[in-house]
Amino acid sequence: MKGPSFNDEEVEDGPGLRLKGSLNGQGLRVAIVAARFNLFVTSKLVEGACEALLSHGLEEKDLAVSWVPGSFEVPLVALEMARTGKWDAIVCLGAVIRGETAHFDLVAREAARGIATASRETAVPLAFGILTTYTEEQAIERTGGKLGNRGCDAALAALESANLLRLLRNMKG
Ligand code: INI
Repeated sequence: MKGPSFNDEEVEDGPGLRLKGSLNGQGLRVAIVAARFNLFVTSKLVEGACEALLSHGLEEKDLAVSWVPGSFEVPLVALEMARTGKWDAIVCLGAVIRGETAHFDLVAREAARGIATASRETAVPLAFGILTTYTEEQAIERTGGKLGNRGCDAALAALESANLLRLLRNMKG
């Protein structure tokens, strides 16, 4: 995994009960929903996400990847996958790169809103790995360039959230 990751930051220990999800992928089932639009970017996000998941113990049989046309289509497919109850977390990947028109804003806003809503509605963690950049260069820097790979970051966020939710659900009753 090249470059820095937001997940490298460690929180200092302190008083009280500290609850944290591990990054262990063993025993988890994770799906990726990826947009084909700007495939030169999203294929790298998917690569980074798969690498991160498998290198953290997720088994290949527990990994599924669904491709959709663009980022706008990601939330609905992620919602439907979440509703099946077959996956502990879903990694949503896409690349919205600013063009000449307001289309960019609409697609980016709806993708973000749809993913957040689907996650809360189903209580399945849906990691937000949709890049929104002004240029192709900015997108490339975030897919294995000097700013790491945001697909990898989103995959690690999915593992951590799934494990924390598992911990919390085991505390019930
Ligand atoms: N989809 C993207 O994933 N990224 C973009 O940058 C983008 N732009 O800019 O148009 C985009 N548009 C397609 C959109 O996601 C839908 O697939 C399309 O509107 C059909 O519903």
